[in-house]
Amino acid sequence: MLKRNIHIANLKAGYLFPEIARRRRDFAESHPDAKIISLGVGNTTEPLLPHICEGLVEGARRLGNVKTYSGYMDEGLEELRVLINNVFYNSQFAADEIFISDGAKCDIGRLQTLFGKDVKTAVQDPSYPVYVDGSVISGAAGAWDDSGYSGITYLPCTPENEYFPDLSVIKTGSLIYFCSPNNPTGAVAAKDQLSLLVKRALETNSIIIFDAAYSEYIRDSSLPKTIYAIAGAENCAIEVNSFSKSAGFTGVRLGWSIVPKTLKFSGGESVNADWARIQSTLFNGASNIAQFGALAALSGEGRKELTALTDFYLENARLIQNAAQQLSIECTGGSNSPYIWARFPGEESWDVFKRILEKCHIVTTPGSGFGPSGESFIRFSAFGHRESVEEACKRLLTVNWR
Ligand code: PL4
Repeated sequence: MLKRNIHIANLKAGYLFPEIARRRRDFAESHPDAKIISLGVGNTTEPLLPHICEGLVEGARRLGNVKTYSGYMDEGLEELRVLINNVFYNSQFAADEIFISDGAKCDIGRLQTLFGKDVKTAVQDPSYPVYVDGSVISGAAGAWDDSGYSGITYLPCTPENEYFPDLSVIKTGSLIYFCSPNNPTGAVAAKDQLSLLVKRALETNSIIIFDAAYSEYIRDSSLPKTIYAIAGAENCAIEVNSFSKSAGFTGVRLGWSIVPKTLKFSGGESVNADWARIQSTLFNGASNIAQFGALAALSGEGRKELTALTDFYLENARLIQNAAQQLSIECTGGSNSPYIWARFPGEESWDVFKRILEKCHIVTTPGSGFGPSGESFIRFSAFGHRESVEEACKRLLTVNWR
């Protein structure tokens, strides 16, 4: 018999989202008449918009024609990389600094392979669980005790610091995970805050993994959509992004990473070259059909659709924010982000989750699942059909659950 991978044994709990699904299933089984609404997992619900959908259909048609058929396309369509560069990065990168992938989560997992088990890690607390759980699986997180994993520097993001952490605790030579607009708090870092982050990364010889999965939800034009809006980021940051939340590609699967050639390891080796090596070894390229969908999404018509879709979810967020305000619940997020982060002082997140599920039949996400500083918070996701969100708000306002 083989011994179990010791790092997997170090995982403190099951992955957050299947655990929520399990509790929802248990509740549904014991309450078969309950009409459960999910404001839990951040999963898109609206159909693909017509121009983008046609791009996917065109991608499938091309595979059905001998003249346009394509097989493995490891590096991604050159045309798509050029478009991503033009649309999101003001053409500042070369095509071989842009890597097309099957999504931001998958890239984060492979990036953990790039840095290995000996890297020091710093994460916003709370944060998307993949940063910490993935670090545990790769062996970089160390052992668990009540204050968290010993190999991880937690960067608390709380109402008291307006969700921007104290960066002075970041150790030299760290891998820093930073997400803006943030999941779960919905907070968006301002330009001067990201400048401080880049400055700290440069002075500590650290590398930032900047997760911009929700960048298309930013409506305030003063807020940066990419870390590369900050001078010097090309020397200390990798960015991951995705079409999941902007184009509704959660099930289609397409994302990208930017690894500038100016980014170096402490020995002067190229991070870009190692990333290319890992991607070509552990990944076989994104779906060709999905890439044609992405080409359509970045055309003039497609970009209007991206705005329409993200506007739709932002309106949902506004409705949830509004309901929370009427209930005098302290909240953040929801304006440039699809998440609303609600505070329940003195209560445990899972207790509040349970109460909202049992009394209102609404699934949320308990804040403690995102890290120690998430305790006493609940995340409401704005991904849902309009009538479901309206009904959920009505229940929150009329049912006696608090
Ligand atoms: C549930 C900050 C959602 N099963 O779709 P991808 O892989 O391009 O992007 C995933 C992703 C990347 N970065 C951030 C994210 O928040 C997400 C998606 N997060 C959520 O509810 O927090 C979906 C979670 C999914 C998962 O585990 O990712």
